[in-house]
Amino acid sequence: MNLTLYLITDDRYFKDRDLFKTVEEALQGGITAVQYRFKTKDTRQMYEELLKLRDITKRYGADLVVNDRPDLALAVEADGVHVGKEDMPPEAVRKVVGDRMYVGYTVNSLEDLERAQELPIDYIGFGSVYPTSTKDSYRLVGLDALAEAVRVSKKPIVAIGGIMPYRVPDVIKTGCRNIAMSSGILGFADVRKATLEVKRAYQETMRQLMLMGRL
Ligand code: TZP
Ligand code: MG
Repeated sequence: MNLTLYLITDDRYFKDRDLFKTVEEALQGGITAVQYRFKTKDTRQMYEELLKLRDITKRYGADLVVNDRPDLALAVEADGVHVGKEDMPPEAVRKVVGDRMYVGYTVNSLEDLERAQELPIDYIGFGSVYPTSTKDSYRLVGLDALAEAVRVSKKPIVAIGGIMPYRVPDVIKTGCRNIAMSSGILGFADVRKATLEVKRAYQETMRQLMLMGRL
């Protein structure tokens, strides 16, 4: 599981853009994982696209995670599956996938984070850290709550929601080491360049923290 730079796909960004070419550009820029998250495609299309993405991600040594659908995740031998509050509950997801892949779960408050500690999951998506237009009904948690989440959680935290390249240093300074992004990468015409910018900001911030003795 390597969710350091975690790309989340979204229908909005693929209306007139090739999915495979775009994901490959993000992989060239340095994403370590991609979550296949589409809300408007039929199952057959998703299965076929996922098979191709499985090949592409393997070539780059990156993880493939499937949003919402443990069945599809199993069928394409994904590395992980990600669910939220409205999906199959984590206990049921674990029953379906066993130990064949990791399970991620989204929480939107510190209260829910505490409850999530006992769930059979491997990482926690925590957000929305900033306002976002990618998800209609998001709940804002903010940077201070993110820092607290990282401090108290027994499971790795992935920051999500409104993270743009210029915001990466502030996110890293909370202690969070995993960043999930949709618009911060896919919102740019040059996806490879945007990803490289995120990676540079991440590494530069880590270098500064190290020099300051904060690591
Ligand atoms: N939940 C809150 S934001 C989001 C999800 C799944 C998607 C992240 O998108 P963005 O564009 O990076 O805010
Ligand atoms: Mg979901």
